[in-house]
Amino acid sequence: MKTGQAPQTDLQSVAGRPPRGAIALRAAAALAAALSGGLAFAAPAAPAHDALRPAGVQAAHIFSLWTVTLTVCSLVFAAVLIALLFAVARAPRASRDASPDLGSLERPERRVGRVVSGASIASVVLLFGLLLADIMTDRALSRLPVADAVHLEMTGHQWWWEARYADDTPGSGFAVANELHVPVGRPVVISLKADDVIHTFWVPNLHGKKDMIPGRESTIEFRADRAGTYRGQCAEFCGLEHALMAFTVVAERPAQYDAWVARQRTPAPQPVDALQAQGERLFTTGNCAGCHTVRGTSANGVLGPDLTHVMSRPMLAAETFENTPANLESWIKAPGSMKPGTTMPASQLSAQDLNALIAWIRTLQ
Ligand code: HEC
Ligand SMILES: [Cu+2]
Repeated sequence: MKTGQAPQTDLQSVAGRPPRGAIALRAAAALAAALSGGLAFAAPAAPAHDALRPAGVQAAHIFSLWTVTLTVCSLVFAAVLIALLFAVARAPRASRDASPDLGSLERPERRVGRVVSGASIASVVLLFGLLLADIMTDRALSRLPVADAVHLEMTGHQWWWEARYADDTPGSGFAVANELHVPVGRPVVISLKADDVIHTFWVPNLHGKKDMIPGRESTIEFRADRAGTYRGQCAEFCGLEHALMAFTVVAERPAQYDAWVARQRTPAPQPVDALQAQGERLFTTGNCAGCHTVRGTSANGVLGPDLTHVMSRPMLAAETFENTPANLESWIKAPGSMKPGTTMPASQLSAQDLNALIAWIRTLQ
């Protein structure tokens, strides 16, 4: 883990070293933003799920392209409407008494012909311009320097996200669910996989979408340049709970990130009283352990999220509900009532056992 590097802290510094060819695109984007009169650009505070509020260099490239495209298309649309109004206003009016003048059908319309050819050529030129901007954006996106990147692996499941941080030293890797942490200013390379059906990784503040296809590995590279919490969402319909398949990316200062990593690496603490010990026993000898891993215990199931530090996550079940004791209890009793379709089964624990189980789970900070 290297932390010596000074983080890029805002988009100004991102813009400070544009990839070749992107300068013209940026200038056009700035002009476009000015022309579009602050449409949606001036909203206050930091919404966490917004492609128009880039928090990293990749999303900034995409935003520039979007702005250019919107501006060019709006100007063309306005030009077409003006031409149409003009034509309607100038069209000859029919008269009730005189028979229509059909002579114009025979006369060659040179002027109109020139206007149509000119407009066609202008359209082709503009479309080529947009194509060029598109290609330049694509190239800029693929040029993110990834030396010193944080590497992790993310797997889409129906309907939650599993993330594995690579081992810097053998045995130091760890898994989390539905919540990534990344250091500000350092690139992140994520290899994407899918376990069952196609899912799509999408954190609009940081980058565009990338499909997660079963049997095929792909990667996505981005860098968060502004600290914050950004929401990700599955962007490919993947079944019943597709809409409840979200996650968060917490971009934080390198020191905070390192502290988080160090915390996540530690195994679960030992139970400190009889109730917690009973809870752990219920978990490791019951069906929970068949699906969930808690490092430091014998539970090593892989069908559900790693729960070693489940209490460090503010939300549960892929951002479906807050991680409160009451919600945790309802979830363990009847997951299907909180997220219909989930593959986690309801449990038939007595009130006393459930109480012990929750007492222990709450130690998994
Ligand atoms: C058949 C496999 C299976 C069994 C058995 C199972 N779970 Fe789960 N569990 C899951 C899956 C899958 C999820 C993710 C659900 C989602 O987010 O859609 C989950 C989610 C959870 C979560 C929320 C984790 C998070 O970070 O969002 C908790 C807590 C949990 N299970 C506890 C338990 C306990 C306690 C038991 C035993 C009583 C248990 N589970 C039994 C599969 C299982
Ligand atoms: Cu999905």
